[in-house]
Amino acid sequence: MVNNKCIFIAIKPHGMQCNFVGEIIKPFEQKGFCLIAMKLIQASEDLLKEHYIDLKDCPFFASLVKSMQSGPGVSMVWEGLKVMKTGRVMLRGTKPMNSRPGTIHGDFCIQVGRNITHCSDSVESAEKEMGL
Ligand code: DAT
Ligand code: MG
Repeated sequence: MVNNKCIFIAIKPHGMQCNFVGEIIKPFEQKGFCLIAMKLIQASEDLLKEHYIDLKDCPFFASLVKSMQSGPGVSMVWEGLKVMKTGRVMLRGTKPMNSRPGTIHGDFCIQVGRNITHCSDSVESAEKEMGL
């Protein structure tokens, strides 16, 4: 299943709390990508520390792990031609204050600590994140 036609996307707890699940999924369906897996999860501290292990030395690591435990999130795998590249463009960026209007982060959030989605940034990270 894991190849460059699949991407892992998560709707973060904050995105769920703001009732943006439908808004986030809709453009991916509209575009023609295929939702091949979806799960509501309340992530544990251990799972989040593993998910974000590359950021463990960042000053915001503890607050990131804590905010990701503030409620359930939605984990998804989407499939389709160039979904890795196009999916990231559609969500658009770590820092929502710089994201273009028309993208998910451009339209639905402002602060980096309260962005509403995560997506894998490489085939390797997609493989790891789908496993987690
Ligand atoms: P992305 O989520 O776009 O892959 P990342 O992997 O660099 O970005 O960072 C993961 C998350 O960490 C990001 O969604 C929000 C948080 N984060 C990143 N940079 C931050 C910063 N400068 N201050 C606070 N939180 C930050
Ligand atoms: Mg990342």
